[in-house]
Amino acid sequence: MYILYGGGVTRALGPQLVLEEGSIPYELRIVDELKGEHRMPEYLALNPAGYIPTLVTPEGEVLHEAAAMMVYLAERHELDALIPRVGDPQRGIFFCKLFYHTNEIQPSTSRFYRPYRYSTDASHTKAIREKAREDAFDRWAVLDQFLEAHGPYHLGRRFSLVDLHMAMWAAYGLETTSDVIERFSAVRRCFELTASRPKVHPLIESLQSAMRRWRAATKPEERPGLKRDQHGSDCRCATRTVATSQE
Ligand SMILES: N[C@@H](CCC(=O)N[C@@H](CS)C(=O)NCC(=O)O)C(=O)O
Repeated sequence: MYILYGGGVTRALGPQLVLEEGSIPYELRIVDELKGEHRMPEYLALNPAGYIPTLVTPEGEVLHEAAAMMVYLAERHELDALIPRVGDPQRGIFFCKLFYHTNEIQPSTSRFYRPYRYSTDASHTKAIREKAREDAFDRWAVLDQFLEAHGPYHLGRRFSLVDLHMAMWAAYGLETTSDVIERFSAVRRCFELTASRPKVHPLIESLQSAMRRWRAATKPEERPGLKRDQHGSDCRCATRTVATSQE
């Protein structure tokens, strides 16, 4: 069985959505980023970069990079509803758009959430964050134009895992959980179609609720991403299983 390390408001949701859509059995082990569990020796042994998620295959191979896990799972389990097969002309757009998410939308979003990592001078944090927000909206606008012209899904009328990947990023939002989907109508349409799928809906809903709770409970300047990493080696990694899917 697969073991997915993630949970909470992490991008482990991407591979989890593919596992769910494909009815692939898996166990979800929570790694609590707010407690610094992703920087503890047991977790670093699995993922030396200290990033969530990690996927362990039934053979014991350890995979990193959420988008790569999504493609791997869909191809390995021949989930033709999620990914165009080798030789299918739509595979080109599929990878262009997936890589656009990972290379354009992800980095500006990460800069927005963790601005302190982009300068040695703490006084730059506010400006880095503002510019990241501007860049992220600019990148979303380009995607929105594409979806307006070629949608409703990234592959036209055909749903695929690129839509799942986008739905996860859209659900995070930037200043608020809904600012991306409110601002971009074609992104919103793709998001709503994707999020209405029976296996996707509860997970996206739960990500959005968790993001809202997190925003309500903390002021922006108090959030971990706006401060330097504080977690020391005294904290132990306490992963626990929260969900095991049925075949
Ligand atoms: N390139 C990795 C990045 C993963 C990543 O940044 N994950 C976040 C949680 S969504 C994380 O672990 N952040 C902790 C940190 O940056 O210290 C991927 O896409 O899987």
